[in-house]
Amino acid sequence: MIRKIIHIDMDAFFASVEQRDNPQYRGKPIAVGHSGTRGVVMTASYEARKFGVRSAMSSKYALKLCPNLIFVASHFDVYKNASKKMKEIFLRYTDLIEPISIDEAFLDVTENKLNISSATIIAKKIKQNIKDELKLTATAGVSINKFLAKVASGLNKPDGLNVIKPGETEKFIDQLPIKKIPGIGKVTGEKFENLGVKLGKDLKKLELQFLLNKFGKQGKYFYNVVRCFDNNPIKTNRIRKSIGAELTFSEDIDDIGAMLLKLEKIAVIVENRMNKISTYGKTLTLKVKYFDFKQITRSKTLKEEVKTKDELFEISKKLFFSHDVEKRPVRLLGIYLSNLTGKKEKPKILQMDFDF
Ligand code: TTP
Ligand code: MG
Repeated sequence: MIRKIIHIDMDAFFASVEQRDNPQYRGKPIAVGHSGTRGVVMTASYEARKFGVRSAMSSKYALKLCPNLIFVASHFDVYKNASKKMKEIFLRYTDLIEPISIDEAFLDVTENKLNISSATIIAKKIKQNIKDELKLTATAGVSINKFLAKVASGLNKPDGLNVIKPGETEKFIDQLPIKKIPGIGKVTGEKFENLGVKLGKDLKKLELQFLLNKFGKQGKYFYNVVRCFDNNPIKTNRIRKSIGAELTFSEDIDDIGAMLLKLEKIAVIVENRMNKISTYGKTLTLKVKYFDFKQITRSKTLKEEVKTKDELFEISKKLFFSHDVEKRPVRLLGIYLSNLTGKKEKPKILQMDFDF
């Protein structure tokens, strides 16, 4: 049976909410985030994107690109509320909803509550509902699986609707620049470029074993998606994959003792979070972001679950003192646990779960 999947993603979500609620920002280049020297752009309005301003860019650099950029403080409660209302709209059509982030979700509308046979019509209706009720725009991608629906929406932003019909999938994939494939960023993109792989059809020529050797587990995903072997169901209850905490410091820390104090503090937060949901993990990952934004992670997998702040601290300290971890001023430290076990987790599914 051919499935009908819709991917919905709000356009410049936080920035659009701010422009909606503050008419003086409409039509203007705005960035949500703070402008301080250590500030980071959470997202930028489409007016600001014309100048190259992007999510996760330092505010300082964003201002260089767009000197008239207006920085707007974030209002998470308002965004969360809008996200909740989106979900209420989706629920009118289907219960098969997989939230991906605060502004993004997959919907399976193969069978739906209104018995509408066209997924395209449902996508149009949802977009209209969002416009009427939330005064915001969303982009929708419609196709036969999650991968294609997501790629489809990404190609047609903002306020777009892009449909890849069952008979068109092969042609679409053949002509698809591989950089549009979720999971292919700068580094992987360059690797492919060096192999002469530019389009989906080039990628299709590579054998599974070759891709596995070059890209590990991800190779299988690349192999599958270009062949439309993505039958991953909509997961209505996303399984938590990691639990942790990180701290960004108001000033870079260059003293090792001070770094350790922060690590200890983070360990306490992580212990609390684990206890709250009775979930523990066997793989600990230490995340370090240096003052120049270079980021590294180091992981260790234990035989037993890590449960206490003392264990968290001891293991992350060991990772931190590994010879290959540079001891330079840091702006962020974080501790994460994955390989989770606990009441609410199903580790087997976790391993099979391929995110995109
Ligand atoms: P996205 O959907 O990735 O971005 P967007 O909605 O702003 O823009 P687009 O039109 O391209 O979809 O992320 C949703 C929100 O999540 C975004 O509005 C702000 C937040 N966010 C961050 O805070 N930091 C980030 O690095 C990214 C990517 C998003
Ligand atoms: Mg979005």
